Amino acid sequence: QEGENIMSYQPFTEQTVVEHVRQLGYLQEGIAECEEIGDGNLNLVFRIRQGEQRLIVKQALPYAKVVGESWPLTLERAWIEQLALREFATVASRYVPAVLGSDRTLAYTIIEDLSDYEIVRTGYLKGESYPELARHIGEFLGETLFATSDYAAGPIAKKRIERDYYNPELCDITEKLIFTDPFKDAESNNIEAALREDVERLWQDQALKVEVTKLKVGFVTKHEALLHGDLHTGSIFATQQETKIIDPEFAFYGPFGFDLGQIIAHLTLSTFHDPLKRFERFTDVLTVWETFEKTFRANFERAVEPFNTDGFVDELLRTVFSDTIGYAGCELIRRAVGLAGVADLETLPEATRLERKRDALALGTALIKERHGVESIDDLVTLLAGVRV
Ligand code: SR1
Ligand code: MG
Repeated sequence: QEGENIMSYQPFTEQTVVEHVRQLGYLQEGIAECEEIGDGNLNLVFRIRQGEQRLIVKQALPYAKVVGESWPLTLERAWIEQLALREFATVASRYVPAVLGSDRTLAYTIIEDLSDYEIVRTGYLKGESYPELARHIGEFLGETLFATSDYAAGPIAKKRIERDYYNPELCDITEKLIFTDPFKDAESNNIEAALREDVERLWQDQALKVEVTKLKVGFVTKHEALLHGDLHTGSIFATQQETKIIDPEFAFYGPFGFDLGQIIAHLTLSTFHDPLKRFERFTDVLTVWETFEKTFRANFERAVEPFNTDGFVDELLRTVFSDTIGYAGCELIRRAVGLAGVADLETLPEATRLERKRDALALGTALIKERHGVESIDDLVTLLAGVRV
C-alpha cells in the first residue's frame, strides 16, 4: 500500500476527490476542474484538470453499478487492477497508461490523463478507424502473455506472481455472465421478446452446451498467463498512432486464448454496427492474431527448460488458436442475450438489431462448435465474414 492512509472507504464525489488528490500533492491551491466520466458497468472515473496538470482517478464502488447495490462487489479489484497495469508495464509500457498512485483502502488508482485518446468502441460508433490498433494489441498480448507464463518466468517465479491475482469474485462474474447464464433461462439475461425462440433453440443445443462447458473448464483450470480478463473495445483508448489498454480489474491467471477471443469478438461486433468497415475490421482480426503469434514465437526463443522442447510451441499455439475461437464465440453470444449489452448492437434500429443479434448467436455457435476444424487465421476470417450484414 502506498503512503499512510487513515481514511476508511467512501465513494468520492467530484469535490472530495479533488480535495484528496490536492492533499496528496498532485494539485496546487485554487480551482481545479473535475468531472465524473465513468460510463462502464462498475466504477467511478474522475477527470481532474488544473492548468497543465491532468489526472484520471478511477475508484471502485462496493457494488456493480450496472445492477445496483443489490450486487455487492469486492473493492480489492481496484488493487488487482493497478498491480496488473504495473505488471504489464514491465514488458509493454507503451500500451498501458502510467500508474501515478493507488490506494488499497479507498480502492482507487490514479493514472495519466488520456484526453487525447478516445475509447475505441466510441470511436468505432462514429466511423473512426485506428490503423495501428490491431498490431499494438497483438504485440501487447504476445509480450504480456509470454512474460507472465511458466515459459518465461519458470514455474516458481510464475506461481509467486500468480498469488497476487487471485480474483475469485470477478472471475465468478465472467464464469456466470459468459459461460453459464446465456445458455439457460437465467434471471440475469436480457433477452428481447422477439429473440426468445432463437435463444430457446440455443438452450436445447446439447452439443453446443457441452462445448461451452469445456471452454468454461479451460477458463477455470488453465492458469497459463496473467490475463487482462475483460479486453473489449471499451477497455482500450486509442489515437491514430497510439494504444493504451485500461481497466484490467478482471485480471487473473487464465487461458492464453481468452483475451484474444474477447477482442476478436468485439472487432466482429463492430462490423455488425458498421458493415462498411468489414474488410478493415477482419483485416484487424488477422493482424491481431498474426502479430500475437509472431511476438509470442519470438519470445519463446528464450523459453526456460524444459518448455523449450522442439515443436512444443507449435502444438501450444494450435491449442491457443482453437481456445481463442471458442472464447470469441462465447463472447458474441453473451453480448446478444446476457446482462451486459454493447452499444454496437443496442444502438441499432430494432429490425437490424434483432437480425444482428441472431447473427451473433449463429456465428457464436459456429465458432464454438467448429473451432477445432478451423485450420488457419484466414479460415477464421472467412468464417467471421460469412455472416451476412
Ligand atoms: C456486472 S459486470 C458486467 C460486465 O461488465 C464488465 O465490463 C465485464 O465485461 C462484465 O462481464
Ligand atoms: Mg471494465
